[in-house]
Amino acid sequence: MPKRIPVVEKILSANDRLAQENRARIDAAGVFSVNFMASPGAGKTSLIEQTVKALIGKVRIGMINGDIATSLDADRAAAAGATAVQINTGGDCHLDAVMVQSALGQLDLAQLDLLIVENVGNLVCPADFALGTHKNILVASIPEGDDKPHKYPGMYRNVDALVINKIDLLPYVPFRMDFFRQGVEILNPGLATFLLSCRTGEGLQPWLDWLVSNVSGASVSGAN
Ligand SMILES: Nc1nc2c(ncn2[C@@H]2O[C@H](COP(=O)(O)OP(=O)(O)OP(=O)(O)O)[C@@H](O)[C@H]2O)c(=O)[nH]1
Ligand SMILES: [Mg+2]
Repeated sequence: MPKRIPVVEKILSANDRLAQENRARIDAAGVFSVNFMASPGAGKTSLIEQTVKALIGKVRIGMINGDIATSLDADRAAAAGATAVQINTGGDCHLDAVMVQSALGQLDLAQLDLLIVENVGNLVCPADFALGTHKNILVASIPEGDDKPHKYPGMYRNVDALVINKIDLLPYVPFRMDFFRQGVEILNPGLATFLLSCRTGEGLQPWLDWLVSNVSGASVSGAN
């Protein structure tokens, strides 16, 4: 009697499959893509504005802005010089791959070097939904408090880079940088971290250098 051998394979969720399709589409165009996640008001759109202004004329940037309502963020990104598409989730607290898929249909990827997706402001749900972007970026900010990595481990564990924004407020807000960074280090050792202020511009250059080095890598690999 033949023995049955169990075969176990990871069954991808419908969202993961669509995220893979999004990635294939983005890769085929040689575009580097990032997913900005953060709590509401941490400074995602402010960082996008500063990034677009600094790289205008050098890097062609497309935006997908996710919000529950309004096109305020896409308007800000477009005013800064990006090609922007707004997604209104109508109540959902995160973007998913199908929303990004439909937004990709409205962007000419061949005309872009960098695609920035701004997720809905939320430190929980966005971490669970792959979109197909290359890197997940978490924007933390000083007034949120130094306990956030300790309280929202899922988000801090799953990101590829961390921006700590609003460092101009350090003199005014109690924030134990050591305690904060200790929490990050436990969850995500050696995480690429950028301390900056979108308000004063302090610390922006290392962030821009990191981003541009990834964009160059994407266009090189896209040419293969
Ligand atoms: N002091 C200070 N304020 C900042 C800085 N960056 C952003 N802000 C302010 O923080 C507020 C929120 O900034 P946004 O860029 O709209 O934040 P967001 O993460 O895009 O917000 P949502 O999309 O609503 O989740 C605005 O009033 C900004 O002017 C900074 O570096 N320092
Ligand atoms: Mg925003």
